[in-house]
Amino acid sequence: MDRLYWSPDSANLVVRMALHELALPYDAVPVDRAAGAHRRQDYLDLNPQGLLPVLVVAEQDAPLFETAAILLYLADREGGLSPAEPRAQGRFLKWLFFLSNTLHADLRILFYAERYTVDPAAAPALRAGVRRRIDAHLVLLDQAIAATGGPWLLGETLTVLDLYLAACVRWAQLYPPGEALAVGAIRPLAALAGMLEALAERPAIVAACAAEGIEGALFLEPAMPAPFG
Ligand SMILES: N[C@@H](CCC(=O)N[C@@H](CS)C(=O)NCC(=O)O)C(=O)O
Repeated sequence: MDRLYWSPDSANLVVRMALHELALPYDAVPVDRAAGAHRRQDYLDLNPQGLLPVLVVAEQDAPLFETAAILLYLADREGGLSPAEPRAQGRFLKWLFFLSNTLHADLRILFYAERYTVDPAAAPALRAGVRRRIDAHLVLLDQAIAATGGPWLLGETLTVLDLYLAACVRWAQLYPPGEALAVGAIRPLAALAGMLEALAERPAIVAACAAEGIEGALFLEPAMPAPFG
């Protein structure tokens, strides 16, 4: 069985949603971030970056880390949550890399601005600048969904892209508390908002979120997860 290391509402949520959508059984190992468990040697042996998620799979000789790599691995292995049509492969890959190396990477600057500057006083300006970038990324993604006719980023086929995007939009509205995107920022992006609402109705997604203490509104104007432990 695959083994997922997780902490509530961390990037492992994306992988967990994929596992549930693919109906794969898995072991879930909690990692207490507040207690610094992700910086201890036993976790660094799995992911030397000290980041979540990690997925340990029997078929590979090393633990998997990096959300997008894990998603691509699962989609390839299971033959699901990826485009059925070979001609859509290019669109799939370009958006997967965009989500990983642009949207998610910029979100990390919003969450951890102090780590991206040697001047703590510069963190608010850094956050303000990156928030503008994130707004622009979301407009681009909304346009991309609208262009396919939706409901998903690639049109009629749900893929890992939608799971990754939904989690990113969720986090952008919640973190860091008090400095996240304004409530109501997403609703005017009608195609994106429609995708988030459609995803939140899927039983597998509801179950994956519930396993991380996430209930109520999942992606659009979402609520904080229940406290860990
Ligand atoms: N590029 C990484 C980023 C993962 C990431 O940012 N994980 C966060 C949780 S959402 C984390 O582990 N943060 C702990 C820390 O930075 O100390 C990936 O996609 O897996």
